[in-house]
Amino acid sequence: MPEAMVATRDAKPADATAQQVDVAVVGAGFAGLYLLHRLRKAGFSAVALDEAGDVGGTWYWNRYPGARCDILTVDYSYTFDPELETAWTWSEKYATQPEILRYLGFVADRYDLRRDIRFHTRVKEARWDEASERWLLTTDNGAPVSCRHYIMATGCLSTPKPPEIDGVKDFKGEVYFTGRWPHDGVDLKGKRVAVIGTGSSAIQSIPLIAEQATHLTVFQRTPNFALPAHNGPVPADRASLLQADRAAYREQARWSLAGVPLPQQTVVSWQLSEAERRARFEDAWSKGDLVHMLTQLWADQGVDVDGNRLVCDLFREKIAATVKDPDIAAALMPDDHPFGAKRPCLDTNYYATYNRPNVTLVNLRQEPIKAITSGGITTARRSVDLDVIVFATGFDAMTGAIRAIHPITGRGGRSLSDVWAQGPQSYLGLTVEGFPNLFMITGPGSPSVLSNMAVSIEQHVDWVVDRLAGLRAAGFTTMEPTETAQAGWGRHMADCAGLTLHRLANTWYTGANVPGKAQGVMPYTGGVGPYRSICDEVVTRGLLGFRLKGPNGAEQCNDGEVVRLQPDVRLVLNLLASLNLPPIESMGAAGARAFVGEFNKGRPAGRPIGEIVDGTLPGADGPLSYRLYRPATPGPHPIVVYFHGGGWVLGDEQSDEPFCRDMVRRTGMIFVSVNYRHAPEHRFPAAAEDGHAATRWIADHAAELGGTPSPVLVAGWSAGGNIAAVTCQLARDRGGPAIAGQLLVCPVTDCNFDRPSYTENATGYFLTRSLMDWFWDLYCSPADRTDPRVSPLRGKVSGLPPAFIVTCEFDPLRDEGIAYAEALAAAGVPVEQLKARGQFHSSYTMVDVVITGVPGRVQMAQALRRFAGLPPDIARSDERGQVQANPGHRIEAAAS
Ligand code: N01
Repeated sequence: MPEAMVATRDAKPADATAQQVDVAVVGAGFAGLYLLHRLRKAGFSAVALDEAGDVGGTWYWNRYPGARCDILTVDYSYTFDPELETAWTWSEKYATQPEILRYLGFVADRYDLRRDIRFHTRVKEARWDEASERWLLTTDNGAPVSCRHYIMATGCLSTPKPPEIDGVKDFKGEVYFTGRWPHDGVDLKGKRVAVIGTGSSAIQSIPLIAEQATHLTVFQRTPNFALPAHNGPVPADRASLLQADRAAYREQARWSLAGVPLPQQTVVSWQLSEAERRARFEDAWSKGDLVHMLTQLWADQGVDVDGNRLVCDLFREKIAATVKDPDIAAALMPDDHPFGAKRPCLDTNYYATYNRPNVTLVNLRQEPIKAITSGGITTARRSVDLDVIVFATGFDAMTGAIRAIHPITGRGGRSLSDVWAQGPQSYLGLTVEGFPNLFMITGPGSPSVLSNMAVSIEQHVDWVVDRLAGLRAAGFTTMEPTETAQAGWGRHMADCAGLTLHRLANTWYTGANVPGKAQGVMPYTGGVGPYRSICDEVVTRGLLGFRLKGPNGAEQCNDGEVVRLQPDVRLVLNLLASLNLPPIESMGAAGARAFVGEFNKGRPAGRPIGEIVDGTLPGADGPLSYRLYRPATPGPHPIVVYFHGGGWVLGDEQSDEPFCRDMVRRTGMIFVSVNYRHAPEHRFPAAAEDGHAATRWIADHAAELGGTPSPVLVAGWSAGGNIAAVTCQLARDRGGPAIAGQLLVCPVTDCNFDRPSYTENATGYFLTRSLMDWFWDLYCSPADRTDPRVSPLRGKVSGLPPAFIVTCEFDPLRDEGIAYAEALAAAGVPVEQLKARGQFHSSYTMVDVVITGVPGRVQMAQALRRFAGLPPDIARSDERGQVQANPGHRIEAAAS
């Protein structure tokens, strides 16, 4: 059904003089052009409005010397039409601005797009008209526009930031902005030139300006990381991959993290030797590929401060090796942000340019600009006489082009500027609650600037046009996200951002470059592929989180949050689901043990600690093996007796090794992981009795093990949490040992399966109701299940050691853990709870996989230290120093 045939509540146009279209688009760059093409093909009437005199968007305006793409141009291309792909050949690995502009002109011609573009036309205002359910746009050139849907294809970096420096108007020389460079070029020969800024635009233009100018003075506030582009032909490996299977190459890009077909790194920095790390870095350096450098060195480079610091150090070495003057080299070395947290740059001869006699670097951190005068720039230490000032000072990024250029007024007269006063709110970075039928292409809240924009633009355009076609087919006229969906997206965005190091840098990603702008990480940091799958999931779940309305009160709304899991938990669960594994309970005990053993082989072993020692100790009925994990700090240390998870059936003293190592590093305590007896060979109460016997022996032999004299502490995960809890009760009732505190992570505390968490999380979160059923059956006969030695919730809970109890939202065991904490608290036992949002049963033991588990483990470690009478925090620097001081420990040498 054509859009025009869908009846509206008031079919009269809001403004009779207005140009009537189904869809209006702002911008005729990469996004606007593809939108026009897709909209037309879908049968919508559309117009694009652009202030520029031709197509091109950012590539129309950014004509400064050296302006180039900094993603391989074969990747930075449209992929929607295979014929277009073969009709155009890029001449270089990184195409210049003129070549990219020619490409966009070629695309506009090929699909005859210019006839629907109004150039030299700025939208002055956009207002939603509730009665007609249309947007009315006023423009500075020609008729207003009335449209059903309004789409911002305005780009993320299109509104230059004002210079913010006093005196610009007084300057008598020439002033240029890289983002608004004159179309007929600028002759800088024989001139004294200043460049203010050292971001991507400056770093691309400085070497070329230096070649022309008599003298170039660079005013640098923050040094940035730059990687040599090694421009030339398209790299042979990428070209041949593309030619071998173009469709597969493109598909891999669509599902990758950054929109470029590179695999996800799995090896973490501490699994590599220094020589291996250096070799990886040198390889990345020689490739001249930013995305490779940002993603392929080691898996923790973008999420862990230590993993990132290794990259920063290697970069600094390169700068020192290139720049001859050590003081200038030092000034050029970034030192206030992790690599990748601020947008790094791709350069050609950038650092070497500072070896030229006609180039001066002014470090604004030491001598801030005081003023721009009629003749030049004055800092706290000098006056620089100038003929030309180039502002390479960047953009009001991501929101500037949407919010600042024109007022957008949505439902009920709400202004987008007001709604976004504290930072951009959106659902999927595509839509905003209160603004029906308004869409943003690569808006804040989507991967946008953290991705290959070409891939993200195509994904957004396809998603939006498909939705518009779907609305039309179903007879709906408006589409708007719900408050719940938008708030949920905000939480998910924050969860993703918390995983990265972006929070540690003041950048345009966070709004920090514009004085007074609300701050927060604006792009979606969860990756292109995961984001795409979320957008797809919204559709398959009945347009989850959108309210659709149509004539005669027709309405559809499947409300909810699309992602409630932590982002890394979602990835893990999706991966597990894709493996299509048989249920563990169908494997038999031996099969399940073999499976878990294989599964554990693929995980990172855990970071180095001081020492790992294996031994045996007497259990309740014979020897039990144990593994002792010792910190690198000088002892003696308090001892934590640890019980692994595995439903009383699976696992051994090594099976929670990454968790034990991590906790040893965080607590500075010894962990002794005990291999208690397992079912079905040894049924209830074997595990419980072993737990108590082992704890007693360890307490009695604390000094021999390198521990401080008792009391000991106990900890355990899952069934191990059950054993730890039971051990505390038995120790209280049987005269010892003294236990200073208990850490129970997702513990089993009761045999009752009736609590809501068993129903809500019965399937889909790895530990299932049916697996728990199986564990209980193997371990304990129904008649024994209410015994406090397996259901400690049914025992006496007063007089127990202080407890820290962790429960996870998506865990069948959640509610019994909470019930145990509440029972202890009611009985006067000091209890702290961590109710972990978005986590599942295995979140905290999947160290280095579920990174969002880190803050929880920090809290657990602090609790254990408090229980042991220590200050809550262990200094990380001490930890590192001590690891280096003890290089010769046994197992780590093999592991690293
Ligand atoms: O802008 P920027 P850009 N006084 O914001 C400094 C993309 N891009 O135009 O860091 C003194 O990065 C500011 O200092 P600080 C790319 O995504 C792509 O260079 O705020 N200095 C910084 O050094 C890029 O990231 C390509 O302390 C002031 C610089 O100006 C984004 O566009 C090419 C200042 C601004 O750097 C923006 O890059 C170019 C002041 N008052 C750009 N205000 C490609 O290759 C700001 N600065 C595809």
